[in-house]
Amino acid sequence: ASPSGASRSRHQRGENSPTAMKRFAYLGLGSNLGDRAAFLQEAVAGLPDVAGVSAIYETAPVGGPEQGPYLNCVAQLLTDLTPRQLLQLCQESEKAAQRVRDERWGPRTLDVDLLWVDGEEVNEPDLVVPHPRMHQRAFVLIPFCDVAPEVVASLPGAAEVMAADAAQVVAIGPVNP
Ligand code: A4P
Ligand code: MG
Repeated sequence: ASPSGASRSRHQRGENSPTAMKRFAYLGLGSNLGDRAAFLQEAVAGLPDVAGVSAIYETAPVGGPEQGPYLNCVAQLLTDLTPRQLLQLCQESEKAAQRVRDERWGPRTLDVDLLWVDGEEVNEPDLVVPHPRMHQRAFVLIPFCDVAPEVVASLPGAAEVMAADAAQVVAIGPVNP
């Protein structure tokens, strides 16, 4: 068997090649119930391959029913996980927060979205990357700028959205004080 054949079958089994190239991926985290900062801190602490994290921002709620302000941050991972594996990671950290929330708090203690993976696009019913709404959301773009200003600068309209909504996205401190 040729080396390329071996590498294909590994890929077909859904495993990462040992030589797969790591690239940057970005997750957006938000919380607006309970100990919001603790939910963000615990979620970031539980992520693999973390290479950087934005400040925590307090942000006015966008859309949905009347609800309290969010804390938001963006985590940068240097990883060879696939977009699908990264989505699973997002959902696992939401579940971990939900376990706490079911005992003590109402819904929406933690939202984790896969925002961007360098060089990759996905368009599937349950996974769209880059995240389709991030360009319009200052609560994503402003923390995203802390860890990847060059990615944000490449998004059409992002500068205008950040300028228009800057007053509603206020840095309150680091994820790990
Ligand atoms: N899905 C598809 N693509 C992705 C992706 N790239 N990352 C699917 C994550 N999920 C993705 O998401 C619903 C489904 O989207 C998932 O099952 C997944 O397969 P969800 O997180 O379960 O549901 P949701 O969060 O209630 O809905 P949605 O539409 O994702 O809400 P948003 O858009 O995330 O908005 N205001 C402030 N200031 N800060 C916030 O963080 N967040 C929201 C939630 C509203 N307003 C906010 C904030
Ligand atoms: Mg979401």
